[in-house]
Amino acid sequence: MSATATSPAETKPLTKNELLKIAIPTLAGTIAATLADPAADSFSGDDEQFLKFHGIYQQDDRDVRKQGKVHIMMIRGRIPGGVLNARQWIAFDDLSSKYGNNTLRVTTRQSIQWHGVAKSGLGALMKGIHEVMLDTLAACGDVSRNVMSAPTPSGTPAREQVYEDARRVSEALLPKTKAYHSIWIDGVQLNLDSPENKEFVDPLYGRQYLPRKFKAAFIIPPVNDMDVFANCLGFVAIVENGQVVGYNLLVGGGMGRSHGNAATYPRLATELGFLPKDSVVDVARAVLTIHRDFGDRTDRKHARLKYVVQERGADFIRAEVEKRAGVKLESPRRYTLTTTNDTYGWQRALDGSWFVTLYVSMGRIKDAGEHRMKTALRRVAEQFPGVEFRLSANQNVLLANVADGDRAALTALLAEHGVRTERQAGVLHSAAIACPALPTCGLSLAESERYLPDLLTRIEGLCTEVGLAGQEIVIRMTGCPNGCARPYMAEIGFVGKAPGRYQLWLGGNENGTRLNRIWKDMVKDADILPELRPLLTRYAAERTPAERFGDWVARVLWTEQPGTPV
Ligand code: SRM
Repeated sequence: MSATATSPAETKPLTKNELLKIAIPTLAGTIAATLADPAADSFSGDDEQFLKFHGIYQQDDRDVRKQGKVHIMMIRGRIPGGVLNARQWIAFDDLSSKYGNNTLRVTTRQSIQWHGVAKSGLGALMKGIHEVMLDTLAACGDVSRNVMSAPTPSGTPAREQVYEDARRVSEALLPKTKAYHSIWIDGVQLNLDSPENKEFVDPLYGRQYLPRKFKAAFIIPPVNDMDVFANCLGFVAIVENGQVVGYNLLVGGGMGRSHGNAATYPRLATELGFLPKDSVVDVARAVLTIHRDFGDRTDRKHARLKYVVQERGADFIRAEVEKRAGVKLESPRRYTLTTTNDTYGWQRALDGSWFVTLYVSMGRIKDAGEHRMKTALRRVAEQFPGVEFRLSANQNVLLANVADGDRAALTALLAEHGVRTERQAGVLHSAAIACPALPTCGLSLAESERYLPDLLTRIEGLCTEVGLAGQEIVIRMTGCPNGCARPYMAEIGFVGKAPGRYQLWLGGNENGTRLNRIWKDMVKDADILPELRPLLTRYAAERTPAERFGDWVARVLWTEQPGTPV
């Protein structure tokens, strides 16, 4: 199969996105020309698609859509493993105040997004990111996205080894187009007619890149804080005597589905075997090229790697990985997973330094009333330049490398801005995530980030009433079925169907190894608590000692009412 293979369904036409990539394989489009034109407030539809490969989404402010479209840009960083130094944090903070909506959004894949950027500020923002040695290349688009890696420094020295492997994989899977540098750094429109640009073929991706996005993550058991089973490519570190000896390979996970289209579904990644540490990059390339060569380029709803794995089977994929990577996969090694959550508060790292995990409500870093988290983090970066900022896939921020003597001062500095390091949020809030949804996301059918905090407070009240005060339940919400906050892994998942209306999904588990199932197809805002009340009441009465809500759902409700497994 060649790097430019078209599609398994030869008879169906290629999607429009495929034709665009074939026509301009450098991904330059006419972005630089439009950028330089002060009269243009937005990019063309074709350039919208190319912009994604550069980490940029053209959106419009949906709060004011009725009065006419106001174009705004969302920019997403490429931050492998979610690690930033203090200087980079200050720059990111500046860029959000100067060009964005004065917030920074921690994403569910350990990145940062700037929202609300006008086209006129886009060039300066992109240069500002480059000036602190970071970029947004391939943060979106039909390529390998931000590679995730466990952020917590405690417990094992393996963390740094895994982080290095995540960086190597990220680097190896980067597209090689010159367009990014030429547009955002040099400010030059590539000559699309020159033979060099016209005939450009990426050495890894070919001329058509991937049929769809591709996602990779690394975890260190027993913590599954990256939700590794939701990824196209997962590496589970196998650690012996503090050293990573290799990884169990997971392939073909994903969340995205569409309402009313049963051919689209969330899928847990399949475990294929164990690989030695030194073949991690070769195996990553092999899995990516399997997606490149066998993914469906005729239907973007059927183009993710998960469908290739589901339809061709584990044995086929394993044989392809072994052939392409030149490695024989051994039987998977044993490991245990306990949780997908972060542990909040101060903890000591192995090297004696301290780190603190800070709860960020729905990933939105902002100043709101007394809770001035944005300013607090800025001051930390200014006053403690050795502190490292690490982003979690639960949309939180860890401050790492804090010297013993700085811990009290840093705690005080945060407290001055209303940011606590202990008892930071209610138990349901602490374990919840939500996608941005309205007003920025063009795909959103219902509120999510702006709505979930209040709903969580109401569910916490209900839990107290039925005798479940203090009981953690993983609750996730998205404004549409695409799965950006991984709602299909949650104990309770809310998936937007229409304004103020959500599907209710129940029965995921704490360690992220089980998909939930749909319980109700449409629940109105006002009916959510009445819907949950009898379930939570029964759970409180019937649970076995230490049984979680999701496990009770799977043990009891799924037996009584089997539903449709997805
Ligand atoms: Fe996502 C599209 C936000 C993680 C599945 N996602 C979008 C867009 C860009 C909407 C669009 O295409 O116009 C959203 C922008 C909203 C905004 O205004 O910011 C968006 N996705 C996000 C983020 C910011 C949610 C968050 O709360 O943090 C996450 C950014 C991650 C990053 O830094 O790279 C984000 N998206 C995810 C995840 C979770 C994950 O990867 O672990 C998923 C489910 C896993 C998966 O990919 O299957 C996810 N996003 C999607 C999909 C469905 C893809 C599919 O298979 O069908 C779309 C729609 C699409 O691609 O067409 C989508």
